[in-house]
Amino acid sequence: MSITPQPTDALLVIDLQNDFCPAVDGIGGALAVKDGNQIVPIVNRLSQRFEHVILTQDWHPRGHISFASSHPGAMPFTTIEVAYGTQTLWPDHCVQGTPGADLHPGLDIPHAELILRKGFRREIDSYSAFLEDDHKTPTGLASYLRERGLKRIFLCGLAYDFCVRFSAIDGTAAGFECIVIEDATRAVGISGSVEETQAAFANKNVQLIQANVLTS
Ligand code: VGL
Ligand code: ZN
Repeated sequence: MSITPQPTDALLVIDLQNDFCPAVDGIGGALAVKDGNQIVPIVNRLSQRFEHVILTQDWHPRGHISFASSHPGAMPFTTIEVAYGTQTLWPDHCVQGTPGADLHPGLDIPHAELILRKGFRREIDSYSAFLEDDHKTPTGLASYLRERGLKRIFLCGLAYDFCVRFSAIDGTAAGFECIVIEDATRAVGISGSVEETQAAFANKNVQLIQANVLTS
């Protein structure tokens, strides 16, 4: 099977930022996803197949609710209850204006049309590119896609089991056909998160494909 991207398709590159990749020369790595950097050439190649490419950028203020450091005594990779439910606590990452929050320097997608920032409200995390974690505050992406006539979304980037997962699920719920390019993602992998993601994708009919379906 091979898929030819159409003018009404978009490639959505989630959070391919220094802090989600292994540190290089002391830059990034705050919440490194194993081998996160290895998808960069795959994503670059994929992007050449798409007329429309949208990037997201995790973009937190200092003291963000998702940072363990904002909760005295709390450790990263544990959870707490907040107003909108259970919040996993992370090391400080993707702080606005820091090199860790920059897009990976190896990304080569000059024709990307939009960089959507998310997670910028101190009191709400936002894994999804569509809805913040209160599941009601929109990021504006669904309206943007509709207004641009973009209907089918191919997702790649970091991390498979968090931001890619929730973006695909919320995108589907918003009426877009969402397809995850599995080998153009990498997972954080904490306490069953990958298994939960597989189950959620199966349950919500989110399709998984490999990059060569689009590039060969
Ligand atoms: C992400 C954890 C915290 C992601 C963002 O991009 O998957 N994960 N913030
Ligand atoms: Zn984050």
